[in-house]
Amino acid sequence: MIIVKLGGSVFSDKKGSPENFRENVVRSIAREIGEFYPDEEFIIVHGGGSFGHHKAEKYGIRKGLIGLSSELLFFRKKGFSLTHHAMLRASMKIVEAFIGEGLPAVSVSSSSIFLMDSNRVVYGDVEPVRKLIETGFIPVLFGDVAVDLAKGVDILSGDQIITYLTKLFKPRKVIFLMDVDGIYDGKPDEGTLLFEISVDEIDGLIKRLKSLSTPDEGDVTGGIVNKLMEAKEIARFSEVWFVNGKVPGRLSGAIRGDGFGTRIRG
Ligand code: ATP
Ligand code: IP8
Repeated sequence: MIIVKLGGSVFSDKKGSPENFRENVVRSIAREIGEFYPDEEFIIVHGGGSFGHHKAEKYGIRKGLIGLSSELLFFRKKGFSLTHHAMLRASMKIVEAFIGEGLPAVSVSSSSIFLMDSNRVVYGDVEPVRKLIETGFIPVLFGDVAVDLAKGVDILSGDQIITYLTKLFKPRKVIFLMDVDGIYDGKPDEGTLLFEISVDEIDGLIKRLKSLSTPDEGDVTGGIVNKLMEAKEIARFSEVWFVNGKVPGRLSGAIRGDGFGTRIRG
C-alpha cells in the first residue's frame, strides 16, 4: 500500500483566489497512479489548499467553541459547516478528475470518522476505509474540520490523518506531493534541496526552519514545520518521500524508488 498526500499547494494556488483548482495537474497525478494501480493499493489524502485554509482562518475554527458568546458561537459553528462544505467541493473535484482517468476513487469525509482531543486525533473509524481498499477502491480522505473533545472543534490536517493511517495500515511508502522539489535546508528559493534526511536530523531542521520563517500565510495547520513533525512520526513505520507533484514523473519516480526529491531515512 502507498499513501499519497496530494498537497493543497499542488492542486491549487494557496495564495490565489478562493477555490482555484488545477485540474490538469490532478489528472496527470491520477494517470501516474494509474500506471501502478491495481497492482498497488493506494489511499489518497488531500489538503485544504485554496478551499479549506481561507475559511478555517476567517472563522477561527482552530480557536474552538469554549467560552464564546452566543453570537460568536453561532459564527464559528457556521464557519465549521462552511469549511467542511468547501472541503467537500475540493474532494469532489479531485475524485472527478480521478474517475475521469479511469480510477475508482471514493471520497471519505474525515470529519465523519475522526475525533480529536486537544489538537490530536484520538479516534478514527477506519474499518470502512480498510474495506474500500480490500474491495479494490481508492479511498480519498482530506484535511477537514473535526469535533475536538477538549476544544469543541478544530482543524484536522491531512498530514496528521496520514500519521494515524500509517500506524494502522503500515503502508510501504508515504509520498507527500508539494509544489516544490522536496525539503530544503532553508526557504525553498534560498536553501539547498536535501535529497536524504535521517529521522534524527528532523528536529534540528525544524529548529532551523522555525528560526528562519515567518508564520505560513494561508495555512492554518502549520505549513512545512508541521509536515516535518508528522513525517518524523510516519518514518518510524514507512518509507517517506517529498516530491514535486506539479512535475510529471516525480510521483512515479518516488513510487518506483528512484525518484527526484527528498527521502526520509528511518
Ligand atoms: P496543504 O496543507 O494545503 O495540503 P501542502 O501539503 O501542499 O498544503 P504546505 O503546508 O503548503 O503543503 O507546505 C508546502 C510549502 O512549504 C511549499 O509551498 C513551500 O514553499 C513551503 N516551504 C517553506 N519552507 C520549506 C522548506 N524548507 N522545504 C520545502 N518547502 C518549504
Ligand atoms: O491542508 C487542512 O488540511 P491540510 C484542512 O492538510 C483545512 O493541513 C480544512 C484547512
